[in-house]
Amino acid sequence: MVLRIFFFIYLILSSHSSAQQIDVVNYIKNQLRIPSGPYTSGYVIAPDGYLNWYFANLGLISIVQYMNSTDLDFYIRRYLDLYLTKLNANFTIDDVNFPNGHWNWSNYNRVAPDSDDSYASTFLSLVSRYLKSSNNQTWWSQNLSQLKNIAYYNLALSQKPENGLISVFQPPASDTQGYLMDNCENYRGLRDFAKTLRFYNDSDADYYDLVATGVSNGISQLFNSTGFVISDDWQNPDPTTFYPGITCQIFPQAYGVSEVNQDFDVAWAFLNNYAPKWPNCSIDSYPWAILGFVAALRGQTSQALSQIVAIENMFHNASTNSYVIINELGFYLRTKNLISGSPISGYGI
Ligand SMILES: *[C@@H]1O[C@H](CO)[C@@H](O)[C@H](O)[C@H]1NC(C)=O
Ligand SMILES: *[C@@H]1O[C@H](CO)[C@@H](O)[C@H](O)[C@H]1NC(C)=O
Ligand SMILES: *[C@@H]1O[C@H](CO)[C@@H](O)[C@H](O)[C@H]1NC(C)=O
Ligand SMILES: *[C@@H]1O[C@H](CO)[C@@H](O)[C@H](O)[C@H]1NC(C)=O
Ligand SMILES: *[C@@H]1O[C@H](CO)[C@@H](O)[C@H](O)[C@H]1NC(C)=O
Ligand SMILES: *[C@@H]1O[C@H](CO)[C@@H](O)[C@H](O)[C@H]1NC(C)=O
Ligand SMILES: *[C@@H]1O[C@H](CO)[C@@H](O)[C@H](O)[C@H]1NC(C)=O
Ligand SMILES: *[C@@H]1O[C@H](CO)[C@@H](O)[C@H](O)[C@H]1NC(C)=O
Ligand SMILES: CC(=O)N[C@H]1CO[C@H](CO)[C@@H](O)[C@@H]1O
Repeated sequence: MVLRIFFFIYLILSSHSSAQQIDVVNYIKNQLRIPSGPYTSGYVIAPDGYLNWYFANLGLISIVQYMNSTDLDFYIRRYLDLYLTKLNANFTIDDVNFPNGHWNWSNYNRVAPDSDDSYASTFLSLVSRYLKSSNNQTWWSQNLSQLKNIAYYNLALSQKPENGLISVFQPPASDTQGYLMDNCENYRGLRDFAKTLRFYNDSDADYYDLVATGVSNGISQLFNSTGFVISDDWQNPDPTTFYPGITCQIFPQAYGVSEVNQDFDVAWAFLNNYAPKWPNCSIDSYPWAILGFVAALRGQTSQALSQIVAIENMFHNASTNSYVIINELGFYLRTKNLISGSPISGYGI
């Protein structure tokens, strides 16, 4: 029975017009990588788009598993090194605009990031996947102190004593809300980092696991019988906004916050109650591929497959292509991995 189901899924996946499928690995390597200038080895979110490190981290996380050691060193390790060299003195990092795009990668402006916490946490998850694939102990030992600085100054030190959530920006920034979406990413980044520290016998592993456990306590306080609230500034779940009120619901499951897994079903129902057409990708400009990823995690294969087709249509349509950005492609690929029974799990390392 199981075999027949997988064969059926295989038929659907392989029959939905193979010309339509997106070759995410080659697209990121060849169309999104910055080939020259001071940001060589970085990745723009779309051709001639800007460099957003958070989105780039999420895209790259999905392709690590497809790379041999030569490609890992060229496409991932060099990116990680670039990130470390572009850190600010306080271990935050700025995004980068390229006013001339590919015509001149040397002309750039640094712009403020959307957060400090999620940039750091998705970077730590990417680092963990890189090390799991490469076991590059030289790289680890020579960059360990910087990795700990990123984790300590953006995550541990920004953790609120009153609820365990991490504030979006380092203090003393004006917005210090603890957002649900960010904190799910933070939880994952901290757990991944702790696991990597433990693998290399570093005694700080327990410390970062403790920070992660505090984050999961805070996330559990954001749940209110009908769903999750957007941040610790909110009292009730918000069904009136697709982003962030409705989309935030599934982040705890997407990032494997297992301490709140008793709330996953209610959160999933909230999404499907208030935005049942999400697989069509017609609600927002962006496809929100992370929703399909959670559908696949939950075995909701037909919804996940509908969204895959919708994303491919968007990608191959010139008027919507620029919204299928690097992080969306990452979750698109991870959804396909899950549906096709790839042995690499959806989260964790
Ligand atoms: C690594 O993978 C790339 C892309 O698939 C390929 O071009 C290259 O030949 C491979 N290198 C080795 C050493 O296998
Ligand atoms: C590219 O931009 C840089 C920085 O603005 C400038 O110095 C350089 O002359 C430009 N190069 C070309 C070929 O336009
Ligand atoms: C490990 O990282 C170093 C740079 O830190 C690099 O020179 C080396 O090629 C990497 N080793 C492997 C096996 O990729
Ligand atoms: C961290 O440093 C950057 C660059 O100097 C600055 O723009 C940012 O405001 C600083 N963050 C905080 C929270 O002080
Ligand atoms: C960690 O310590 C154990 C026990 O001493 C040892 O067997 C293992 O090789 C160490 N791992 C690394 C990555 O050094
Ligand atoms: C939960 O939602 C109810 C009903 O919308 C509201 O009255 C209550 O204040 C909320 N409780 C918390 C802890 O957010
Ligand atoms: C949404 O997508 C499904 C599956 O692709 C399709 O059956 C349905 O007609 C679409 N609905 C709208 C409103 O586009
Ligand atoms: C491309 O996308 C636009 C905007 O959503 C839509 O109006 C148009 O019908 C699409 N074209 C095709 C061929 O699907
Ligand atoms: C920023 C930083 O310290 N990067 C170091 C990471 O490790 C490599 C060697 O593996 C060094 O060359 C970098 O300087």
